[in-house]
Amino acid sequence: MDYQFLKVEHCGDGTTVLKISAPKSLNALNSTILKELDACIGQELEGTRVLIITGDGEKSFVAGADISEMAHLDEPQGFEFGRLGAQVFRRIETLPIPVIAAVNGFALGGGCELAMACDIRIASSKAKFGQPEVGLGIIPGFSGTHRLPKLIGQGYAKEMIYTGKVIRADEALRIGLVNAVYEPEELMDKAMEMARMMLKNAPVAIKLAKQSINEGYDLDADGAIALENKLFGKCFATRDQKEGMDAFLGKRKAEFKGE
Ligand code: CO8
Repeated sequence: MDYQFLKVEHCGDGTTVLKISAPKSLNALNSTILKELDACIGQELEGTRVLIITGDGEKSFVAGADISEMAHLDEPQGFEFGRLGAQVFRRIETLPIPVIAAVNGFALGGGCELAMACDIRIASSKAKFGQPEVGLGIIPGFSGTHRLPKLIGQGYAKEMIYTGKVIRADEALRIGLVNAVYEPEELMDKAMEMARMMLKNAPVAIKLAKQSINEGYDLDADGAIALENKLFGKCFATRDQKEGMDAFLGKRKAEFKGE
């Protein structure tokens, strides 16, 4: 499928790289991009086992939601725009495959929120993160008030959101917003390297582990442990479990089929 604002590359090994590409606005998210993202996730990921999301160009991951589009919205339209972004990001968060954000530059507002909807964030040393919405008279609207405190704790999340300050990649690493920081020219290789490590493992097991972490996080201890127990049991109904354990005992490399 052809997109106006997305570049999609299937790498042939089960990895797909999705680039947000709106160079005139530093990849800011307008409603067309959000709809294209939704369509892409729905239609393009057959056979994809790891998704990497990044920004096109050298300067920006995503510089937020598109301010020129938001400037003219009234309350119901603001509500709808926020809902569209939140729904698309939730679909990304709940995809049954790992999603890595390779944050190559500005990740501001909706850009930071997109990165947070991914499972894992790695960043270029030139990346910058922030939730500057209150300076525009709005609040984070693509679930940033929900995900940022979960990721980095309420105190620092509130500081970032109330001050709108922009932090560098090394600070994002220190507070746990990103897992690792690399030189800009290394970033995509490192993302692919991480994807390859995941591709060696059993796809259904990764899917169930993701479900257990995501859904278990919002439950109490008993609920989370019961959920993990149920999903752990499910692994034993998969061929991949038989293959993984047979391969270990037979001292050979496992060949997982995702079944
Ligand atoms: N929206 C629209 N256009 C943008 C955006 C954006 N978020 N960011 C950059 N652009 C445009 C600029 O207007 C400029 O366009 P032009 O060349 O036509 O003047 C072009 O991109 C290049 O930008 P700059 O000239 O400003 O580049 P600089 O290197 O000087 O600065 C910055 C880069 C620091 C990233 C700067 O552009 C900036 O501050 N951008 C805005 C960042 C921001 O505030 N983002 C948060 C937006 S709000 C948001 O994301 C809310 C999400 C939830 C929405 C809920 C909806 C209800």
